[in-house]
Amino acid sequence: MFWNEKEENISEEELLSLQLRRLAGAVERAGRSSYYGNLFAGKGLKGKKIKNLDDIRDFPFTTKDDLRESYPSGMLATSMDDIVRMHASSGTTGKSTLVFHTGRDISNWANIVARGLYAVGVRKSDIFQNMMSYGLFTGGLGLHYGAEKIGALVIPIGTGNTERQIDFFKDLGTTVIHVTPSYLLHMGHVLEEKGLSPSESFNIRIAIMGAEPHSEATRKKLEETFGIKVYNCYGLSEMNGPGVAFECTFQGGLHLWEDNYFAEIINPDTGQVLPEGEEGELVLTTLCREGMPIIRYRTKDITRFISGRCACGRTHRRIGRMKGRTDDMFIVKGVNIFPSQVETVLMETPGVDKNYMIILDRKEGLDILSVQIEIRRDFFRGDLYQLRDLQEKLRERLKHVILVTPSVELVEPGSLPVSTGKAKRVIDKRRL
Ligand code: DLL
Repeated sequence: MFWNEKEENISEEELLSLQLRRLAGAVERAGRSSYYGNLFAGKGLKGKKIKNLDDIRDFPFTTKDDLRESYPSGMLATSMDDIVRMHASSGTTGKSTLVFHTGRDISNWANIVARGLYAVGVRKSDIFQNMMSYGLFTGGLGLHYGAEKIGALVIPIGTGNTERQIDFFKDLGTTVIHVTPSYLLHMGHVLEEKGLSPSESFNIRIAIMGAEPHSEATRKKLEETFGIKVYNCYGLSEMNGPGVAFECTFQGGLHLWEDNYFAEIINPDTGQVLPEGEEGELVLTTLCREGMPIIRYRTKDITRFISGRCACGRTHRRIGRMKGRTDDMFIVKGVNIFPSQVETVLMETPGVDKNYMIILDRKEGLDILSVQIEIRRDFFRGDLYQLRDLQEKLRERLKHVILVTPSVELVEPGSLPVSTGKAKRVIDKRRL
C-alpha cells in the first residue's frame, strides 16, 4: 500500500522534528547563493539559527520576480559542476525562472513522484503513457522518472499527436496516463467522433491529471466518460514540478509531501500566516533541495489544509483542490500565460491601439485563446492586405512569446468595452 511506509507513515512528532532539522539546513544552504546570501545579510538574518518551525516567519518571502531578477543563477547554492539538470516554468520565454537540480535533487524528486503514483495504484506491471510535454516543462520528465522508479513501462510520447496516442492505447494496452484535463477532455471528443467508446475500447485504469485547474465536476465527467479513476497531482516548477502534492485512492485532498516541503498558508494581502484550515495562498519552502533551495515561495495558488488524518494512513497533511490564483496568470493547454506578455507584444507592434481583450473558450474539449485587438484609425486605410498582414504578424509574434497559437481578431478603435476601474483583460468562458 505504501511506496515507502517509513517515510509516508512517519509519526507526527518525527515529521515535525525532521522538518525542523531540514528547515535549518535549507536556510543554511540557501545562504550560500548570492541572492539569499545578500538578502539575509541585508536583513540581519545571516547566521540566524532555526530553533523552531515558526522561526521561518522571520525570513522574507520569495516571489517569481525574485527568481527572474536573479536570472540565470543568482539562487544557485552549489557549484554549477554539481548540477545535472535545469528546468523552467511553462510558458516563459526570454528571462524565465530557471531551477537547477543536483543528482540527489532529481533522485529525491523521483522518489516523491513514485510515492504519489504508488498511492493511486500504479505498479511495476503498468504501461504508463506520459502525455505531457517533455523539455523545460517539468510535467514530462518529472513523472517519467517517478514512473520508471516504480518499474512501470514508460512511453515518453509527450503531448499532441492524438492519432498516435490512440494507436498506443490500443496497440500497447496502456493502463495509466498522465495528462492535462483539457487534453483529456479533447481526447474524449475525438474518440467519440471516431465512433470509439472511450470507456470500452482501452485498458486504461488510471489518469493522473494536473498542471491546470479543474473542478470536481470535470473529474467526475472524465471518470465516467473513460470508465477510469482520475487523480489530481499538483506542483510547480519552482518546487521541482509535478508531485509536490498528490491524491491517494480516497480522493479526499492532495497529500503534500511535508518531509520535502514546508508549507504555510498566508493571507495574500497581509502576508500573515493563517490558522490551519483557513483558505489562503500556499507558501512553500524546499526542505531537501541542494542545487537551488527556495525559502517561502509565494505560489499564488489558493488552497487550504484539510483537517484530520486521511483514511489511507499517510501522515502528510492534505491540501484541497486549487481554488484559483491571486494573480492574473491563466493556463491554456497546460501553458502558463500572463496578460502582460500579450500586452507587451501588442504594444510593440505598430498599428495597434490601446485596448485589447483576451477570450478563453473551450471547443470540443480544446482550449481556444482569442485576442481581440483595436487597431489605430490612421493605420487602417481600408487596405485589406495590410490588415491581413498585421493579423498574421500579431499571431506569429504572440505565438513566439506565449507559446500557444492564438486566433487574432482586429477590431475598430472604440469597439471594445472600456473599463472604468481595473481593466478586465481576460474573459474566461471555459467551464472548469
Ligand atoms: O504545471 C507542474 C506540473 C506538471 C504539475 C504536471 C502537475 C502536473 P508550472 O508550469 O510551473 O508547473 O505551473 C505551475 O500550474 O502554480 C498552479 O497554478 C498550476 N497547477 C499545477 N498543477 C495544478 C493542479 C506545472 N493540479 C502552476 N490544479 C501552479 C490546479 C495546478 N492548478
